[in-house]
Amino acid sequence: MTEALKLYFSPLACSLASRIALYECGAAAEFVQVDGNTKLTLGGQNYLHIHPLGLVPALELPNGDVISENPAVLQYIAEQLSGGGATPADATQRARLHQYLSFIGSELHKAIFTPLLDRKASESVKAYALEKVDKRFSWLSDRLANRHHLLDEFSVADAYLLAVLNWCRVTPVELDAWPVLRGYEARLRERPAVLRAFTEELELYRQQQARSGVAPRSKPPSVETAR
Ligand SMILES: N[C@@H](CCC(=O)N[C@@H](CS)C(=O)NCC(=O)O)C(=O)O
Repeated sequence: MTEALKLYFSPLACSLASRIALYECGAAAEFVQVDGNTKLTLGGQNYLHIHPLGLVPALELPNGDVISENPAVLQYIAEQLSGGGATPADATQRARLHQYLSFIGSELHKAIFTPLLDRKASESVKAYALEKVDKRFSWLSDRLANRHHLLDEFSVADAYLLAVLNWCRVTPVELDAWPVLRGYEARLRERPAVLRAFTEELELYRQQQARSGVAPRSKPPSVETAR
């Protein structure tokens, strides 16, 4: 069954979390690259026929069903491919997993990084997003002080957080201002599955930028935030 799973992704986008999760589970899957601008796959397929919103990730199951939205895709991978082993058995820990997936998706990904990464967003929209960094990163930093993972063990929430924190490299968010988060990221990026996923997608990202003729993103000059 795992042979026929298809992950639709764009290099270094949030779908990277699902690649990490698949590698962590040791699952075989097909990876289909989507160009975020044209909404075509590398093979020329119209991605809007797979997911009408045009957002990655989408996970196509062997029976043709398509699951979208990071938390749903990630939890499916964790539950199905590891026989439930990657989903906490304890109800409180399961609730924590949902809590972190929701927090990362709504409070970090959408509230902060989507506007900062949007080439069309105005400076005032970006400034509004930047105002949210301090409280949210401080909260996260407090949660991660003295622990290696968001839950007791590595989970798909860590995979999602790693994909999102990576965007600090191309936005004005200064991860160095939160040594706990910087240390967490550095440690987890040494995991073989994480390292493999990042290395592969960085290369695919470079190839995509070269094809499109658009300059790769780089970190903008530092911006004075509340911190
Ligand atoms: N709520 C969605 C958001 C997914 C999302 O924002 N994906 C971005 C990449 S990180 C995307 O596909 N953007 C393309 C676009 O906005 O057209 C989820 O959790 O899966």
